[in-house]
Amino acid sequence: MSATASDSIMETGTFVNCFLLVISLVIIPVNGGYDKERDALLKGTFPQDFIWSSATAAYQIEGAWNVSDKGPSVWDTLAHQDNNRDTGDVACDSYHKYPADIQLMKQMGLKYYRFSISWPRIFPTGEQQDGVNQDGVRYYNALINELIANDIQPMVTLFHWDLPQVLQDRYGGFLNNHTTNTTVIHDLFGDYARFCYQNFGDRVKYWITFNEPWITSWLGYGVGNFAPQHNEPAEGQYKAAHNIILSHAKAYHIYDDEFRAAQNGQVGITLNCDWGTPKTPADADAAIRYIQFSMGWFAHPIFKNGDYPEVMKTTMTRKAQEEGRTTSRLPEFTPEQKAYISGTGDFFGLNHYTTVEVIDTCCTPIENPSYDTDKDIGTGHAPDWPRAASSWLYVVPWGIRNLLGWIKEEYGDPDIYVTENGRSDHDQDPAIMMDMERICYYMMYTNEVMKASNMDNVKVKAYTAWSLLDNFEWLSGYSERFGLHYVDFNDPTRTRYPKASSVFFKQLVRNNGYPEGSEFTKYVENMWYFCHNTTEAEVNGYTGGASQISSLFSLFLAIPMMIAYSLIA
Ligand code: PNW
Repeated sequence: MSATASDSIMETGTFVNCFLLVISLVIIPVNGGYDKERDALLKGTFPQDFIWSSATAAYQIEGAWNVSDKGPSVWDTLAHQDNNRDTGDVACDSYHKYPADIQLMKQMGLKYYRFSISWPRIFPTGEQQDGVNQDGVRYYNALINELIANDIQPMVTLFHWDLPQVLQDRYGGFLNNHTTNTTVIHDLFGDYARFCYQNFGDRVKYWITFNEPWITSWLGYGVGNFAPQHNEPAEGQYKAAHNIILSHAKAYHIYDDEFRAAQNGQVGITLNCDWGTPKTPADADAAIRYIQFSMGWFAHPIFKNGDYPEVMKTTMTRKAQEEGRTTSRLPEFTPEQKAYISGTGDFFGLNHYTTVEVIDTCCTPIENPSYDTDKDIGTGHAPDWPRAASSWLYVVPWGIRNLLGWIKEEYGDPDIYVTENGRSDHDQDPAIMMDMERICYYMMYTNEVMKASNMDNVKVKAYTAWSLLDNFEWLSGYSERFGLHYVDFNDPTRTRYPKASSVFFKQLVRNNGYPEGSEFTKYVENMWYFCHNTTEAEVNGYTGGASQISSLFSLFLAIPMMIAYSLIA
């Protein structure tokens, strides 16, 4: 789309938005949830070299689950358990359609792309000695080359949950011998990382070792609803996390020792965390405990001192006493391991979507202990927090600013890359193409990120939208859509269609924020009240209110959006 064309969209948008403002004032009742001062629009721009990106993950988009010699991953196994499940067998077919994906990014003006490499697509069994799938290596080379040819920098995740099934079968995956020094899984992850640095590191300058180890540990090896579905909620997650942290450190040191001098890139890890806000002042300690038990579990060793947070250690020691155990269920690192782990992050990757209210439930001894009860907290949500399609996703923009500030204070002011943030819609007919609520989400959340950057001096260097495309949303399959682009999963060609949010995001990137006086900022100003109140309206009868209001708005937005579509298509 040319500059003039999109400017004219924005002009049409401004005109249209005078109506929007008037309508929103008339129709939508003001609700106490909107805090005029806290939620005010900040005008200004991000630092000049700010990274705007969008993200995907291998199992969620690639498909081609068994082409060439690719080995099965634990997610292939889970998805094939019965015939009623959605699978990633084809997904967005990005294994074949990656040039189309790259054109979408290019049209949005994105200069970075976060994707993940599938370990079993490179090493079918997970072990290099068993053989390399050369077609897999060719695929990632082609993807990376096509990105660079389009002036887009790759940001690569090595592990986004698709563990080679053979490693789970042979070694118990991340449960492998977690307390000895001969843990095979660390070395195998190290070999895989080394192979990726060797083959792709001349062009890839940003590496993320693990995506959301909290999910792999707790959902994969604790509760066991995610792959590999190991159910051991008292200890499984602590063993898995211990191994993941050490595997991460190994991959970091391999880069440091063997590649950094020649390749000059960065290696970090991506952690997920909800902001935890105390329900009452008495719940303040519980809210800290919530964050320490989720993000701190990984961040404290890696970014602070090589060891678990103090509050985790003391809580787990007390639990051991109450349970009559001689040792804590939380494993210990040796002094050598602590030194090895500490400082192994060149940047702090953060995935953030939502906020929870935390209440203190300390300290009733429990018969069947689990990670859930170990924290001695309860979580809930304020009644005026609007919701997305995913059951866990409440829209609380100010949460991300608080969390970014907390990371700055707690971990010595690291460079922070927001590696995921976004909002889901239901898969419904007709498709939600005028995705106003996603536009509002991105508008409100990125503005809070800008407050963290420009007002609180948090060194936030990147913002990544989840996701470039609608894709396989894990246990929810194709029923929840996070994409800036719509994918028709019934269409064998998996054609991609831009949603309204992709046009909004393009303007956001082009403006690098919300500069005073720009047409874009005027549009945002007019939308601001609507966005905060749409979300308010949603609360009062979730499906009714908001969708009616947004369909009314889409009537007005339809014209500029249709112009945008015809220009993109
Ligand atoms: C992240 N939860 O996962 C992942 O990194 C993505 O692969 C995923 O598609 C995205 O967020 C949206 O869900 C999460 O249940 C999965 O709280 C589940 C939860 C949170 C994050």
